[in-house]
Amino acid sequence: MLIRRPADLAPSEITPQEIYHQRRNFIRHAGSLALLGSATLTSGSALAAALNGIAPNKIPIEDKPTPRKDVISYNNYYEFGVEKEDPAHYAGTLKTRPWTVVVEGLCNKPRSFSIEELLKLAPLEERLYRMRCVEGWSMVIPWEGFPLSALLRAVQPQGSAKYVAFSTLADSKMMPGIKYPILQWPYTEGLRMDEAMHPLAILAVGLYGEELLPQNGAPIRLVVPWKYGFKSAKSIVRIRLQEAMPATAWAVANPKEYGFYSNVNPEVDHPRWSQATERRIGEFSKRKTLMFNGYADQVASLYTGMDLKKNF
Ligand SMILES: Nc1nc2c(c(=O)[nH]1)N[C@H]1C(S)=C(S)[C@@H](COP(=O)(O)O)O[C@H]1N2
Ligand SMILES: [Mo]
Repeated sequence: MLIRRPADLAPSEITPQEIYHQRRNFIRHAGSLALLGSATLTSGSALAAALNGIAPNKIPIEDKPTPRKDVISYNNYYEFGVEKEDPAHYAGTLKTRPWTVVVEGLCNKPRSFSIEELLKLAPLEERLYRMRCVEGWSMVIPWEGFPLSALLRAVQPQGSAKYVAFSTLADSKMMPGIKYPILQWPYTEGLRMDEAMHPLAILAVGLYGEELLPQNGAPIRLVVPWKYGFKSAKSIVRIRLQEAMPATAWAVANPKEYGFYSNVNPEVDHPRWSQATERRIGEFSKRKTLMFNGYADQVASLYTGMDLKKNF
């Protein structure tokens, strides 16, 4: 494995800053080794093209990272229960090896990828991203991952592919929560093609320099930092390129409250509460929620001319 396995970790482990930096280097090193070790890689220039001139790590984030212990113990993962502490308690049953992700639909080279192949697709990078939940709390998380665009390019999307649909694991043996019909299982999410190709949209495989723990969506999950947290589907098993806008789990459950776009927008209230402020986990006073979660400079142009109150 490229990154340290969760089995090596005590759940209570708190990462001191120095070790954290060492681990980051380790991960970077692992990423470049992966790059050297495979013949089916995105070349340097293809990656530069995927990043579209933006270097995501250069986007200054002054915010302090949320302590690791909170990131791994305060979670939403309804397949393991609806309380914040349920995923950390019950997701240990998730078997994350072997793992394959099928990529299919409107593309020239549909195929399945093992998790090992996915790790070799592009160098792993660390991205410090804000994450805001629709419920009004937020975190700042140092993710390890690679651009979703690197995977999509590998299967060669066809011109008719307008959307990307994501489905996640639904296994009643491993996931006690799916006996409750709170959401339609498997959990599904979706992005418009241009959103999916945006360099800020990543597939994350680790956080704080460690391989993802099950509660955070091991072994591979989406992270779309300008959208509410529920867009970031965990434990992905299927990705489909399609012409129609995909049905998404929360919009199916409650179309009046959850739309397809789900951009973080302080001006569009949830029908039952305001979205103007948020509580950063670990802080006492609330802070103002920023348009597109603070990534407006990078993503606002994706929505030029769209009514974001209608397309919420
Ligand atoms: N499969 C799946 N993915 C999911 C969820 C879920 O219940 N099931 N919850 C979402 C929600 S509402 C949020 S806020 C984020 C939380 O991610 P985190 O627990 O890693 O912070 O995961 C998202 N991805
Ligand atoms: Mo959420």
